[in-house]
Amino acid sequence: MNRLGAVVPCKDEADRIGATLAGLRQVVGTGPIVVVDDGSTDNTAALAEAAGARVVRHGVNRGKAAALESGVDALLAGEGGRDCAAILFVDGDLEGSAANLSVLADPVLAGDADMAIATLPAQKQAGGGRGRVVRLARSGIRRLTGREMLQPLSGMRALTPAAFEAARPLPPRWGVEVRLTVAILQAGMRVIEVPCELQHRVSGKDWRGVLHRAAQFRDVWLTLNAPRRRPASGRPR
Ligand SMILES: Nc1nc2c(ncn2[C@@H]2O[C@H](COP(=O)(O)OP(=O)(O)OP(=O)(O)O)[C@@H](O)[C@H]2O)c(=O)[nH]1
Ligand SMILES: [Mg+2]
Repeated sequence: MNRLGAVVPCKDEADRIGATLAGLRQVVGTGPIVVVDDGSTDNTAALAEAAGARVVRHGVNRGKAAALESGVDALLAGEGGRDCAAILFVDGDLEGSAANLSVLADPVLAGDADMAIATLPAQKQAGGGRGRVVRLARSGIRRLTGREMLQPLSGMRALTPAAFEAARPLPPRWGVEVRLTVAILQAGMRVIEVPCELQHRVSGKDWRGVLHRAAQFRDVWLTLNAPRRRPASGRPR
């Protein structure tokens, strides 16, 4: 039985997705891997398929949160999905370091945590930001839950399907990591941080990096400050 599955949200990761999936396969074994290609303009989808992943495509870019929702829905509905006790969320840009993700999945598979979040070592590549989004996320999570997170925006997480359900509906785009942490803690579930030997592409000082951090700041702020959308029944889904 495959108790572990993975969802990899991607936008234009053709240069890295092959290496990321090769590393991830060592962790997931024969379990399902779903790559969500979120409106890429390169051949990310074809490369992911060639590497043996199941691929879900968004025709237009809908953002990371929507990609994770599509990915989890496809994973759980597809072959082997019902056996998954834990789902790994893996950014597409980790390359070979994705092979080091087992330490993240293990505590969730063992039933010791409902969500495990990877903390990353110093990155080989220097980042362009000054940590403003990280500080915003950290202080907001502290205010809403009392928890102090070391790396509140880390995208690499292992969680149970029930924990993911507790965080739905997700806020748009880059608010997803903060929502997962806050909602899962508020549901009384167990969240831990686990050091993991991962390296990713870090946004730099160029205009792309500046725009990325501005969008992250906006989405994290809105997630922390906008009232949570509730379904018609009045209960958070
Ligand atoms: N679904 C989706 N994924 C995206 C989008 N933009 C980036 N990603 C993916 O999200 C993951 C993280 O994106 P990055 O651009 O590396 O951002 P980051 O690592 O969180 O940010 P920094 O630490 O500031 O560099 C990667 O797998 C990207 O391919 C998007 O618009 N939609
Ligand atoms: Mg990155």
